[in-house]
Amino acid sequence: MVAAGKRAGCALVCALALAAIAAPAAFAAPEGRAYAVQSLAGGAKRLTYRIGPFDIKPGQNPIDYAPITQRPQVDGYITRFKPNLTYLDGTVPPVDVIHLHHAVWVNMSHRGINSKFPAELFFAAGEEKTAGIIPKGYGYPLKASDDLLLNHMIHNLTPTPTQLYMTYTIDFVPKGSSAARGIRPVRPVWMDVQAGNIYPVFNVRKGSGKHGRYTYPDDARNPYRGGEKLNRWTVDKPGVLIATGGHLHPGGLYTDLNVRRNGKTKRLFRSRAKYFEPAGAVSWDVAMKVTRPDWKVKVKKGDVLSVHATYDTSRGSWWESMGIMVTFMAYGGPGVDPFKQKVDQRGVVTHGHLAENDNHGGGRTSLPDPRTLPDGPVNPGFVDLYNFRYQLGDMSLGDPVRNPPVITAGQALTFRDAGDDAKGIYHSITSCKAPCNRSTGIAYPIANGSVQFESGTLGSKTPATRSLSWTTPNNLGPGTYTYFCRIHPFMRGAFRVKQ
Ligand SMILES: [Cu+2]
Repeated sequence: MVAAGKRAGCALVCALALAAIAAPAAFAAPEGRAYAVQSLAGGAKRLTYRIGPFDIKPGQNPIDYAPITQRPQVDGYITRFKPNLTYLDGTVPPVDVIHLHHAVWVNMSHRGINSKFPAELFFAAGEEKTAGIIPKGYGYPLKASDDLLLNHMIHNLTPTPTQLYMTYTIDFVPKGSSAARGIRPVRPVWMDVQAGNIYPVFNVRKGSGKHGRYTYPDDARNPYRGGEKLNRWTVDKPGVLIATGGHLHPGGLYTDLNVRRNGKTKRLFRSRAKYFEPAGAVSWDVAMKVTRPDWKVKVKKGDVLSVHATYDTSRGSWWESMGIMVTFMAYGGPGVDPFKQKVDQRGVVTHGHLAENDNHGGGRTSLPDPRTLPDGPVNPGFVDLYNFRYQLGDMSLGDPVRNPPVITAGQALTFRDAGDDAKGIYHSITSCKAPCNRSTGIAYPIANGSVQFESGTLGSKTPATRSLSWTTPNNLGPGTYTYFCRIHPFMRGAFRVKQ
């Protein structure tokens, strides 16, 4: 009996001892392996996490996924979210070297309220790096047991490999802390003009739309091919929208979130792009205006929300553009009826000019003006793409291979991938205004050719077109045509058309 008692005692003591070892880890660090921790009022914390490191291949632009294990280890609420991308030493890569096309934080343990995916997209980052700020009194509920996934697309604009972290800084309110008292949970309403597509893009052509502006899907011809209007969502139960902000690409001017009720439409918010870029709406040197904390709008079951994206078309074409408005919705709480009361339309930016956007490009280089070069080979049939070069007519090649190949009337030139695709490197042939030979930066070159042509992204996997070749249009008049690669904008070339 004594022995048994001793054993039982030991079992209890050992269990307590183990608990004592385990407990401090569990309770002392609810933030898990946060890279930086700052205490905020009421038990809330500002936590920075690093996901990765990711191996960034030469010239890459794939869509990829990674589990998010760097995250809070207890239940609570996220009230603020700030994304970034860093080298291993913590510095931020210049945007003309590494381009954060997108990163989306996905909660696999929920189905989003308007999601076409079996998951909830809850925060995202593009190169505009808008901070997600949820007004006081609200929060995105995150459980320790929720499975989180990062969907990311990081472009390497150069042939140089590197390693990067995706980072995110959140204000996190642990459940049970005094700051959590009275917090209303919010859910994201992910409004996207191409909702449900894994690569939700559309093309904006130079000169399209009205008065130099093109709104998608409104100005597009049959954008959804007669099917479901992907930019809309019918509210399924009454709620209150408490925050929204837009995501656009360069060239983008604003996104609109509208509501339709009983045949009437009201604009709920216009998220405007504020460009710091000296050349205007042509680069990622931009911040998006988001709603102010007092913006709260009641919606009813049956209301139809819609998102619309407007681009400038006076300067260039914007291939593979996006239009998204991440909106947060609560069930209950104050808000105005948008059909009876005024909705606060004033927006606020969440950051100023970022240092990673300092190289604007457009300076002098030693590249030739292809218009002044002698003719290259006549009707060669093909231009091969490999090793980040157009193998005929590439401005960076020496004489005479850099001379523009010539197409005579009735002939065509076919650009074809000759090995880069197998390495996961995709290219485009995108017209830009001659001479197209200035220095590469975030605002140069752009797709501003006087004649617009575009190959799409040549490559075998999404986000590429699944085509490995592209043939020049058959309606080009005589002249020298300059072009660049949208994925690796240092790649420049030219061809010539003769009668
Ligand atoms: Cu390329």
